[in-house]
Amino acid sequence: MSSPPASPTPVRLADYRPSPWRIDRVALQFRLAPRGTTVTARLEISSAPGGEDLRLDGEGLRLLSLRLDGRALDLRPDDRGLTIPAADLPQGAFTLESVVEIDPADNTALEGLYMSKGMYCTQCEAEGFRKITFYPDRPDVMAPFDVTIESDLPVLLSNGNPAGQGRWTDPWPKPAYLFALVAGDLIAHSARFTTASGRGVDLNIWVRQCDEDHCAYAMDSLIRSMRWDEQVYGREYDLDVFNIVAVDDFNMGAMENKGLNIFNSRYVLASPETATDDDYARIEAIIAHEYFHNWTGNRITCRDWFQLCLKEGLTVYRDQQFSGDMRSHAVKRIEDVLMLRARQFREDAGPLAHPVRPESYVEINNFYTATVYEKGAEVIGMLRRLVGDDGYAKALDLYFARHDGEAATIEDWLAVFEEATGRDLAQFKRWYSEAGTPRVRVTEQYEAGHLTLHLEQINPPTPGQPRKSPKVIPIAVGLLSPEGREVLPTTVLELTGAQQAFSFDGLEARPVVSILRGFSAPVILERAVGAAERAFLLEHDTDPFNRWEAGRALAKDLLARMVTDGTDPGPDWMTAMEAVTFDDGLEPAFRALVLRLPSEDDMAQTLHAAGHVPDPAAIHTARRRMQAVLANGLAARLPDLLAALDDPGPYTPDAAAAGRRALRMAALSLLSRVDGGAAARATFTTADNMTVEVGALACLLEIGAGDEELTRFATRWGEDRLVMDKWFTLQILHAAPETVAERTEALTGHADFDMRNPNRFRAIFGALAANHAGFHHADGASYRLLADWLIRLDALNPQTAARMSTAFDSWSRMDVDRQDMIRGELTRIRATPGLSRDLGEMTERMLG
Ligand code: 0A1
Ligand code: ZN
Repeated sequence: MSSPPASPTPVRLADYRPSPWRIDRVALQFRLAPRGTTVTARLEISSAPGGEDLRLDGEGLRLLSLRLDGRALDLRPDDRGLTIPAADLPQGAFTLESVVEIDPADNTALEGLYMSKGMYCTQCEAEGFRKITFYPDRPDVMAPFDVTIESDLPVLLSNGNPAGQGRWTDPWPKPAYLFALVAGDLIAHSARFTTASGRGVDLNIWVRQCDEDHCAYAMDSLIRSMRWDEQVYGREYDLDVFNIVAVDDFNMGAMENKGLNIFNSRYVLASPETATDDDYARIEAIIAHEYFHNWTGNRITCRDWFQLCLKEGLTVYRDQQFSGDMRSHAVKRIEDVLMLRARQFREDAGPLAHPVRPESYVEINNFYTATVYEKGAEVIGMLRRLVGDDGYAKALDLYFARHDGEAATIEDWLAVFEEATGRDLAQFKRWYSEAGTPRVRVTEQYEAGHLTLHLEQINPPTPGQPRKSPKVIPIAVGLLSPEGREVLPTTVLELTGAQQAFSFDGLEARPVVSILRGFSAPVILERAVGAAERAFLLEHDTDPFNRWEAGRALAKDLLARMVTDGTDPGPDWMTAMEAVTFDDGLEPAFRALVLRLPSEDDMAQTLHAAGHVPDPAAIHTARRRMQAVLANGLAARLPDLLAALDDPGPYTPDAAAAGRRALRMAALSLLSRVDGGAAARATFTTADNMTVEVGALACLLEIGAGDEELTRFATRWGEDRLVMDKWFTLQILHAAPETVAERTEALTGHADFDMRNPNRFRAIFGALAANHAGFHHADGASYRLLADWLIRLDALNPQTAARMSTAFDSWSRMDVDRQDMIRGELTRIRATPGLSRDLGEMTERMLG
């Protein structure tokens, strides 16, 4: 019997050593061909005095020649790179020239140089550059690059400024992960931007001919992002051109390569007919995110991959701020918290929990996670709450001034805050090193005008971290009088001990406490609050986030009771929901969010945290029942609301119009449960934009109807791959639990299913995992199906296979039978011969 392959050795933060080599300049020449692209790399290298071997990373490269200062070297690479013995190296500076051959057409992993619909493109973060040429592929080695591209294709792009057809020069030293190249038959949607200091910049969004008229919103978002970064952070753009390219086959959302951002086309292309309001909002956010990386990521990069949150947490924080400024801060905060809880809290509660700054990895691509990104952003939000807006602004100015052109660390980042504000952040730093979501238990005492809040923090164990120490937790509180008047405006309490009490004096009556306003820290609040108090806060809280949160918590309490003892929600909840739904003084987007009931996955997470073993089928039934109760309660007034929200004018993607559509779709969904889908069918037929078209279709699918509309949709949109992704997703996401596996399997046989396209794979299998009751159906069919396809995909695209495997990370909260089934599937995946390092690490971690 053959033994399984040995697990690859992890890379550890503790082992970091600066590079002994400096690269002073890089000249790359590409001769493009689908099979047999040659890459000539001339590296000007300064040696370290230590007399060490020179190690270059390189994977899957055919080495054609290697010359050192013109002299041929006869060396054989191993499967991870090339070592040039110290004895072969001269003292001081030298030039190393390598010529390698690669096959972009065979690159299905979409890392390094690959092809997508006849176009060449690259993805180098985190370690893709080593699939292009031999190089010290680590972020702390930074160099200016000159690039020459030879190809018959008309558009040849790389980083930096143009220097003639197919020639580019990037004056800003950069790590290899920011390198990019694109060649294709593309067309530009162009504009011109003048920076605050008066420099002109050419902006281009490069797409295939057929997509030319779908770029306007992305361009508008880019221009607003550039202006915003000047106005809010004082950051100007620093090249003569800024290029964006849309590509159909892409593992992630987008990539911030210097001066040449490469985007998954779904985050660039939009028209009212093809993109929903959510698509528009995501395009705006991701365009901003990648642009903001120019300063937070590119000008200041990461010393090593353990510091990933240095660029990602900060850049997410910045894009969230931007979206809040462009839209509604309250709505944006609620959406961000919904996402944080759905993805990051879930990650933190399971076998994949890891600190915002991890300490070891096998495959770094597995650490582009909600924890690094979203919790990384929350940590910055807390820091800002603790040091105040002025402190934050000063610290950032210092950060940019001090570290421009460097590869920095979390220590550097915290040091600028300490220096700019005089605050000691030693305890705060635990947020970066300890995984897990803290719980904050709150009890209160009131006596004769005097209120005491007792706060206790509990930091649960996570894999590899059995014991934790108390963190600094900013808890924003406000107090309301029994009439709903604010008697204490928002005040930030700093919880630093395991237990601490905070007192408030001079109160006229027992106040209602509004705690964790604006979700001031990424924690789980544990506090016994009655339904009446929650309803009061839903009606009166002056903090919009907590107002929503009160409604949410109330719905969760009620839903939990429906699941556990079958009690229907009482009339108080209906009264409160009715009041919010029809309150024209409230933003429609906010009302839509209140109407959105907690998801099944959220309920499973919540029930598990409260000590129950969640039953997916029971949660599904209870949630549907709750929707029915709500629909019946509001039914009489829904047609008027719908009529009032019916926008006759042409579609505009702004937040106000999108909010009205969100409320309209929420109302339509409820009405569908009482009118058999009549209104949704009519809405679908007359829809003139994708938000309403897809929204109405979802309403029908939710009530088990919509087959005919699905066919009409496919006939109409069959040629549009981004819209067809929605078609695949919708019918799986909204299918009845017992039909999901079968339906998903049938769709994998559809002529338009192409597993090589990550968007299409995600459209299908992401939807399967997101249909909670269907994915966790007791027959285990969905588990088997997903495992089968992950094994298949892993052979082609390990990175996407590994990411999608996280669908299994909630196994430990399930009942014993489901746990056995999921562990069985994970064990089967792990035993697959030739399994990738990516999926291997994920299954290993999930199995524990
Ligand atoms: N840095 C990009 C995300 C990204 C990360 C890895 C990739 O390939 C492994 C691709 C993109 C961002 O934050 O937008
Ligand atoms: Zn990013």
